[in-house]
Amino acid sequence: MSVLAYDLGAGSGRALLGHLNDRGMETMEIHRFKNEPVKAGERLHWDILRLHHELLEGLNLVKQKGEQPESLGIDSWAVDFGLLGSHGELLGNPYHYRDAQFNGMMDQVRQELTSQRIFERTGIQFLSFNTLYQLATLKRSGSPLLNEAERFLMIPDLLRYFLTGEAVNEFTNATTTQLYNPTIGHWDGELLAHIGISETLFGEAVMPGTRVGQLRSSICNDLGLSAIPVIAVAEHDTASAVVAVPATERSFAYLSCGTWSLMGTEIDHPAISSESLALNFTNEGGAGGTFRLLKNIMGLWILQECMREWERKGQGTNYAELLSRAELAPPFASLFDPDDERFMPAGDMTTRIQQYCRDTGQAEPQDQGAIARSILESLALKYRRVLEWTEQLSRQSFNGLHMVGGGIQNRLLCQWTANSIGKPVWAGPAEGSAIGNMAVQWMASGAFKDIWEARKVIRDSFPVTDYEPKDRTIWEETYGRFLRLTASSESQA
Ligand code: LFR
Repeated sequence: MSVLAYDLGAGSGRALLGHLNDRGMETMEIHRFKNEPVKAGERLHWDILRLHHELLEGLNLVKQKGEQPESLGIDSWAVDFGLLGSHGELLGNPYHYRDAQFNGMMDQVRQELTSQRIFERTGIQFLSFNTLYQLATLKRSGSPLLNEAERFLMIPDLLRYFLTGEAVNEFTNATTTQLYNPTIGHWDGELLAHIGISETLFGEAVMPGTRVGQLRSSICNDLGLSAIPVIAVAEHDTASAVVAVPATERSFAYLSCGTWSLMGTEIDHPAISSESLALNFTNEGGAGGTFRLLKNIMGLWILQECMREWERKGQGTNYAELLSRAELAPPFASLFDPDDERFMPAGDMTTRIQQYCRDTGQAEPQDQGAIARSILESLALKYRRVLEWTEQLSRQSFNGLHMVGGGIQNRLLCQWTANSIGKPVWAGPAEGSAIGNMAVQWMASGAFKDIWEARKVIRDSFPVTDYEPKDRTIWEETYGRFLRLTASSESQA
């Protein structure tokens, strides 16, 4: 019997079938599609109906393969949402978290409430696009959507609602809003009251592994499938990715590497302290009663944006070619803090990197290889910084770093990360989120007794590539330079 996992990233989505048998776990990709945001007027939206359409197409392909999955689950990026009106219809198109309308609201709300108060109640890092600030923006700009809204659903909740008709909020994603209080296990009434949003929009958040309805009969009839139970998995993609980390020990560090880089460790209770606030770490809800003490790092977004820019200018290049040019470019010529706010919006990324280098008295990278090299080296150096903070906060010392997600296909990044942190990197699996999504479905059916049994099977089923640290002296010296360079722009709370 198989399970079906939909994993939606900020750039693409996929549907994978998973099989579990005596030999372990196997995955088969059955559908891959683009997820392209749409700018309409000045607003940036997700193309939510297209995504729904692609989920249906995935089901169609499942049917054509003669499969009848025992369950399905959806995970996606966090913080974004849709609002339902009184007839259960979607009001407007969900906004993209990089939409410029949300700029500035985080600073306002922090001033009004203080960072301490918001952090004590949620344990969530300050990111300008958190749902808290998105909703405050809509409220304060008098958005008519809020007058009509009866229900708040996050992206996977919404897509699951389209498939089942059941409107249910899921826990891991709920925590990322910065409106959920993990201490009381409920949406935070005080924060909602402050921004003038009614608590009645929010339902009790169900835990990962909860069965939340089944595929609508109209869809089953159209596709000729029997009813499929739908599971609320760890619906935040990062939560799913962490389930799939093939760790052998309770104490481990991970880096989930996609558009974003998410680095941290798994803990049993939120670490809400002045120290985690000062370092701007987050405590996002995980599967199996865990929390993710982690920090967002801007990640491969910067490289992806450069590639899109070159494409637009007719200078497009493929990934493998770009990486070999990066490898040949001069080392450590131009370094920058990937988490500088200027790299957040889409657009002219190469100019912004060059401007940063100019501002800091460094050589400006000119050609594509030099630009790619400066991005990957800067990321590897930032990973060391954040790994040290993770060790400091969790009072642990890690003997290596697990890397999961599509970003591990970039071998240069994996090797440079090992060089930078001075510890081995264990890279795999690449489809971390989809595999974690499946694992939670099998935890729900009882095929896995818990997250640790799932991790053992994942470890035995998928290849992991080891990268040993090299060139330590030069990386160590450069880290000192990186710290001096980034001291002023460093993203702390
Ligand atoms: C990764 C991710 C991050 C979240 C960002 C925005 O895909 O889910 O965890 O901070 O996207 O939602």
